[in-house]
Amino acid sequence: MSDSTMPDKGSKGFSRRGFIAGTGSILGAMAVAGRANAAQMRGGAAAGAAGAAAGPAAAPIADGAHVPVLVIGTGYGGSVAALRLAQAGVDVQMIEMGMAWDTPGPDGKIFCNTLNPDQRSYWLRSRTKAPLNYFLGFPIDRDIPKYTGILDAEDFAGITVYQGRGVGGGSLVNGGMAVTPKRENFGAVLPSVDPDEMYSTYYPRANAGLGVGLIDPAWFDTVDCYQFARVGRKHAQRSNFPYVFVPDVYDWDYMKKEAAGTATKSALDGEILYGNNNGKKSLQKTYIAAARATGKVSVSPLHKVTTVSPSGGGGYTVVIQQLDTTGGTVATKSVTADKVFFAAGSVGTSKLLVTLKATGLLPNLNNEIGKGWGDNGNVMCGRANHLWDPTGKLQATIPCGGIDNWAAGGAFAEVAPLPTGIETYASFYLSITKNPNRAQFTYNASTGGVDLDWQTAWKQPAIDMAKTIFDKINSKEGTIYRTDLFGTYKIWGDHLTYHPLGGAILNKATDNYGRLHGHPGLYVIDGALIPGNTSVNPFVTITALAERNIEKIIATDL
Ligand code: FAE
Repeated sequence: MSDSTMPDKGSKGFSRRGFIAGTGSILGAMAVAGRANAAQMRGGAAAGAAGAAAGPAAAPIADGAHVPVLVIGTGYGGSVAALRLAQAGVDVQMIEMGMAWDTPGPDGKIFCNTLNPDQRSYWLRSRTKAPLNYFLGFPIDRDIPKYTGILDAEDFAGITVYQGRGVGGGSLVNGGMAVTPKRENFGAVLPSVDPDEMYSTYYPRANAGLGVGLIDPAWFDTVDCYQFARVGRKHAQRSNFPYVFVPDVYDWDYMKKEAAGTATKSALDGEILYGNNNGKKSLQKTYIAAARATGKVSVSPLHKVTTVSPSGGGGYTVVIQQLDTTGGTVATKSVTADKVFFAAGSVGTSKLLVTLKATGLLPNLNNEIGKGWGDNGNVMCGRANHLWDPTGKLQATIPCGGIDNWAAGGAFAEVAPLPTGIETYASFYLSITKNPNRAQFTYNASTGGVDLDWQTAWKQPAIDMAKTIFDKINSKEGTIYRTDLFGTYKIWGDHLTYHPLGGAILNKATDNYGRLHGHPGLYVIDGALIPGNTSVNPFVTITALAERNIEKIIATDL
């Protein structure tokens, strides 16, 4: 979607009411963005390099190489594993199918803007697939060159799963909302894990390592770019829902400078979803920078793991395709590793494990592989406000608060921005709900791919839970749902998730620390371990669980 697209479509004879009900943006749905200052990674962590991106590119892994530890994927789980193993003196090779994202494009920027997506936006698509894909009821996707872009919109039969691709995984594309679940909800999040150790040690360690911080409430109360969130708070509170500030990994001091006009704008320039050129502390600037600084971690971007199997001499043989930026294979490499960590994300890890079991390469994996996948109950919607409730034409792309109705209604709704650059009178929300439905990945021998048996209708419980918040607010405010953001006369964004979880559940497919059953030396250390729901945004829990598990693995297995 471009700046010019929206006003053009809005001018085609729509009524004022229609305009208000229709003005939306692909942007609001996206959690968000930035550049980072250094995260001082205390509590057992190293110092992250301030503002530094991923560092100079090293040579990628060579065909025939042997490494002590190979980590598949460079998201949260993989980055924690790499840093802690390196600090314990182990050499680590990280394999990442996406790009390094350390080199500016022709426009001088590493990442493209959400308002003007180019080839950098999507993973191997010839047309964008924006999560909010309609404006005033019109489709807004556009053609782009096929390229190894940053956001993967991966289609399964009943759901599109959005994921980050590149060094840093989901941290490159997400909104940075860094939420620790309420302790009373933790038993349902990770039933086999001791909450005491998580809340005393591993959540604090994860928050420190990620550089999590909270918006200054006094600044929030006055600044133009959070008017949308103040309207969201007002409406929540008038309907007697608690509105809670939510921490984020955005550098809040940097955002103040953006607002003051003394720093290059990112959050205040609509950067969201396709990377953030400034204030966001992605993993490239925290865990991965610290891991590289040990001198013991190498990263091979544009390398995709295709198989892992026991090797004759002990350890595992890992086959890797080296990709070019059109997705073509330029080399196939075979390497060996003593130990392999699956950190390819819930979908990536599940797809690999299901395939390796079904094709007999890892025959001893148990029957829990592929099971227990959930969408974290994600569902989106918008509300059309009255003319006296403008949400502001300048909106920070970083969400900073939510409406908590988890205990009573099973929903936690992030008050999300719609940073279109024009006044929309719209409130937009991404709800996380207690949707109980779970799906399973299975290998499809006829296609050679992996299917997921999620059905779109399984979102209905999520919609019902979100309605416990928004029906009440609409009734109180005398407002209506928007019907134009996800199609024509369609209220709910129920076709997608940003938060895939599960597929190799802790203490089922693995032991209680992520060791895969049946094949010693293989581990899962990412969102695949988590049984489908975290009650809030997931990456802090993924990071904290990885911190817990790697500490045990280093103490006992290495
Ligand atoms: P992930 O970060 O996905 O990393 C996996 C990595 O493995 C990726 O870089 C892949 O490219 C790579 N990979 C996959 N397969 C292979 C292979 N075969 N060979 C080599 N590499 C491979 O996994 N969460 C929050 O808590 N707060 C938010 O505000 C938030 N906003 C979000 C907004 C968007 C638009 C999206 C898409 C997600 C958002 N999330 C948010 C979710 C969060 O980013 C996600 O839960 C974590 O990134 C998952 O971490 P993992 O370590 O499991």
